[in-house]
Amino acid sequence: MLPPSYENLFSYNAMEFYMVSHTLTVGFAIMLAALFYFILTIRTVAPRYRISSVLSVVVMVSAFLILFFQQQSWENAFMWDETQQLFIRDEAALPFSNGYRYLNWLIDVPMLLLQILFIVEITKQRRASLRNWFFFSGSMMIVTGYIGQFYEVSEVVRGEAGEILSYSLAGTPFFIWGAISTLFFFHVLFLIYKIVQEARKELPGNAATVMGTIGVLFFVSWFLYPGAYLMPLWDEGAMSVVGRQITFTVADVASKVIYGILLAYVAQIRSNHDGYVYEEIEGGNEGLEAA
Ligand code: RET
Repeated sequence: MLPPSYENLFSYNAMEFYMVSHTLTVGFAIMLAALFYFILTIRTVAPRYRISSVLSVVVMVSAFLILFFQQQSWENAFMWDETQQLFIRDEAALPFSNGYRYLNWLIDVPMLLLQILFIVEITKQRRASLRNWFFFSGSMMIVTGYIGQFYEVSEVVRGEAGEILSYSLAGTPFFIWGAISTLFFFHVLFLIYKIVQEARKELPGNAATVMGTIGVLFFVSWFLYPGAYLMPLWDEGAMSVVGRQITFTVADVASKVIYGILLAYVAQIRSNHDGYVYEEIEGGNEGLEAA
C-alpha cells in the first residue's frame, strides 16, 4: 500500500499553511494576468511568429486551471484545530497531491518546447524531427516522474489514535523512476542547448542576446522541478513543504511566463527586422508625433 504524498504527514501553523496557500494563489493569478498579456500583445509580432503567443495562451489556460485546483486541494485537505492552534489533516477530505501538476506538464512541456521552434530559423524537416523528439522525451520525462512521485513516502506507521509514529521516505522506486526521468530530461536539455546555440549565431542583433538569456532561463527554471521532486529528502517537515510549493511556483512563472515574454520579444525584434513594424500598421506613431 502506498501512502499519499509527503505534504499530508504534517500539521502546519498559520504561517506555514497560508504561505503555501498564498503562493499557489499568486501562481494562478499570475497565469491569468499573463494570459491577457499574451492575447493583447499578439499583434505586435508578424503573423508568422504568432503561433508562439498562441502556445503561450494554451499554456496559461491550462496552468491557471491546474494551479487553481492545486490551491483548492491544499485548502480542502487540512482543517483548523482551535485547541492545537494548527492546521491538521482533515481525515474526511482527500489528501493533498502534487500529481495534478505532473499531468498538467504533459500539456505544457510539449507546448513550451514546440514554441521555441517557431521563433528560430530552421528547415521544415528539422522542425518536424525536433518536435517529435521533444514530444517523446518530454512526455516520457513526465510520465516516469509522475510514477516516481507516488513513492516519495514509502511507509507510515500509525498509533492507535491514528497519529503518525514514524514514516520512511523515498523507497527504491522513487529513485529508479526519478533516474529514468532524468535521462529524458537530459535529452531535452541537450536539444534545447543546440537550438539556442545555433539561434544565437543566426538571429539579428539584440535578438541573439535575448536568445542567450532564454537559454540560461531555461536551464535554471527547468532544473528547479527535479529539485522540488527531491525536496522531501530534505525532511524538514512543514519547511520543506513550503519550500517545495515556492520552488514549483517560481519555476512555473519562470519557465512559462517569463520564457513566453522573452520569446515574444525575440519575435518582435525579428518582425521589425523583416519589415513588420506594429506601430506603423496600427498608426500609433501619428498621435505620438503630434504630441
Ligand atoms: C521530474 C521527476 C524527477 C526527475 C526530473 C523531473 C523533471 C521535471 C521537469 C519538469 C518541467 C516542467 C515544466 C512545466 C511547465 O509547465 C519529472 C520532476 C528530471 C524538468 C517546464
